[in-house]
Amino acid sequence: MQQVGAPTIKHLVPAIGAENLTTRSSEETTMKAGQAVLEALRAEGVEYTFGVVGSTTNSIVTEMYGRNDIRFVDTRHEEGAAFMAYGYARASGKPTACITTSGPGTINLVTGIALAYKGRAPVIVIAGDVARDYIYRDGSQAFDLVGLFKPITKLALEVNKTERVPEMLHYAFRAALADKCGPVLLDIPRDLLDDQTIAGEPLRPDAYRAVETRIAGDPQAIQRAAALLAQAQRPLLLAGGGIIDAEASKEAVVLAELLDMALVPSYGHTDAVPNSHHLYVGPPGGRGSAEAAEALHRADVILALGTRLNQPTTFWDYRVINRETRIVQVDIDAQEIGRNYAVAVGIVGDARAVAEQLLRAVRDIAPQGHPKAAWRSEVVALSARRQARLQAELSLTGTPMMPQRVYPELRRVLPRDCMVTIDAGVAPGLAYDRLQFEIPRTLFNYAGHGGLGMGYCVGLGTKLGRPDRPAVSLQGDGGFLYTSQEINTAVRWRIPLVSIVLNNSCHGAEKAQQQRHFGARYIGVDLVNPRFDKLAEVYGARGMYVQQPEAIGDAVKEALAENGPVVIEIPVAEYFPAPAATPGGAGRH
Ligand SMILES: Cc1ncc(C[n+]2csc(CCOP(=O)(O)OP(=O)(O)O)c2C)c(N)n1
Ligand SMILES: [Mg+2]
Repeated sequence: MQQVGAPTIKHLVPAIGAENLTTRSSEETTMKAGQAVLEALRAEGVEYTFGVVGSTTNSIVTEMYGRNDIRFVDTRHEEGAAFMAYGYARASGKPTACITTSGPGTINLVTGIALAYKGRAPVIVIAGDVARDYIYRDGSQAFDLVGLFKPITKLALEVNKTERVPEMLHYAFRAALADKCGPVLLDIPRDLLDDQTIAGEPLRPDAYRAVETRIAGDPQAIQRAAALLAQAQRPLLLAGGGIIDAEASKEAVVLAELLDMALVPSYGHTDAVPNSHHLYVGPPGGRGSAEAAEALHRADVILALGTRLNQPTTFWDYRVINRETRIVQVDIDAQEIGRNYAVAVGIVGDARAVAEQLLRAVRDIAPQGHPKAAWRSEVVALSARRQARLQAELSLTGTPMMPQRVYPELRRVLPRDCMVTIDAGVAPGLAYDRLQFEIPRTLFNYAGHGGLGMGYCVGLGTKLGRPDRPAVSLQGDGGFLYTSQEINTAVRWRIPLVSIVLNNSCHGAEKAQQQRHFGARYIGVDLVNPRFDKLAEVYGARGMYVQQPEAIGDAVKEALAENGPVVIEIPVAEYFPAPAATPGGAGRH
């Protein structure tokens, strides 16, 4: 992986008395328009951009020539670029950008940008478009990209004047980073960039957007919530993605300890709280643990901290969360409060700010907290039941191995700070209940988007975003071939991602459906694959093939020590578990 030096932000000058309101006017500072785009990205700390070249973006990408503070990760398909940008942004917590050309180049981003939208990742798309002379008249490679991206971005705009490029980029970052983050598309017709210059110096982000945005909760709502939580008999803290975005894990855990609240992460956010904690039960949802569903069902008060109470967690069904359960919901977006369940108290605010307020308010009511011994032992028993269930999988036998058998081996060797990207598919999905997460920003998935094939590229992006942490991606055979051409990108950029392909020679998740509900009339689900380790070798990556469970640990350790990409194929049996049991059977399909 090419190392990027510390950000060297030039021209950090606020706008004082500027004629152009969004750049500092300066007689001396005139830049090529493409460079002005890059300086606006650099001001936000962007170190990597992702994409494939095209004639409409050459005025931007060629300005990266010779620079090492900002680089162009040239992928083999734009979809890979969008997925990598997503992984980068989620792993690092920082914004990033895709730079793609007109028409099909940018259209190829759609799937990945839709993931960034669902997964709340600040990815700025800079789409070089055809010149204004050719738009609105069916010109070559001319499409309504703004219209196409509107439903999957927070903001999609066409820039209409060269001088406004910096201002539009400020607008893009303001939108991408406000409240819940998300992608933004800026469509720039090439005639606004080619051979054009822009006067003025870039601004610091705090000149054009709020950079301190911890919004505290309403004090009265905090008091009511604290009173409700303090008198609860069986309280539970449902830890959402807002905890990760707001860096509120520590506060959430202290609050849970103070009140003996069971800890359950919302689906897809298992890394929001440390899984080794004695109050941690397990992840909920169809691919989660029955024990977590039971805890949710038993709770009399739920503190939904930084969560919408998403569909895969609760199925939006009173058979998961009781009708009688009192819910305190905290979300940064007022429109999410009470959207899926009636709430007892709704609090709009940043998860950390609100958790701190709740801690103070609860301590005022009960300085020693409110221990609930009976509930605590119920929670600990549920957690022990889950551990015993998972441990029993060690004794599974058979050739090829059962896919569950992979996970105790991974649990043993994956480092505590290892980032794991989980693709769609039934065998990778077993990871939700089976892997342990201790640190925020170590679990990445399809985030309610559901796109098969995101795993490999998102995994590559996570490693670029946090080069100091080990990175693993888990895919099925179906998912891996969606974007496996990006092994080429991983080799060229020397990205040491360990990618594990659980090969059951089928689209297992869909085969399961056809088996259960369509009389096993299999269509389109059985796959004939290449050897994935050999495929990796052809690309110049390291390939490994592991058939014995006992050999998995050593192989993964060796792969993690490699200074480049590794693909490990593990042949596994077809195994299609029913969704995890929920009280009353909610969520089964
Ligand atoms: C882009 C996309 N196309 C189709 C699907 C439907 N789908 C969900 S899982 C799956 C099969 C996954 O197969 P594989 O990756 O081999 O994992 P397995 O279930 O076999 O473990 C398919 C086709 C999807 N989720 N996303
Ligand atoms: Mg499969």
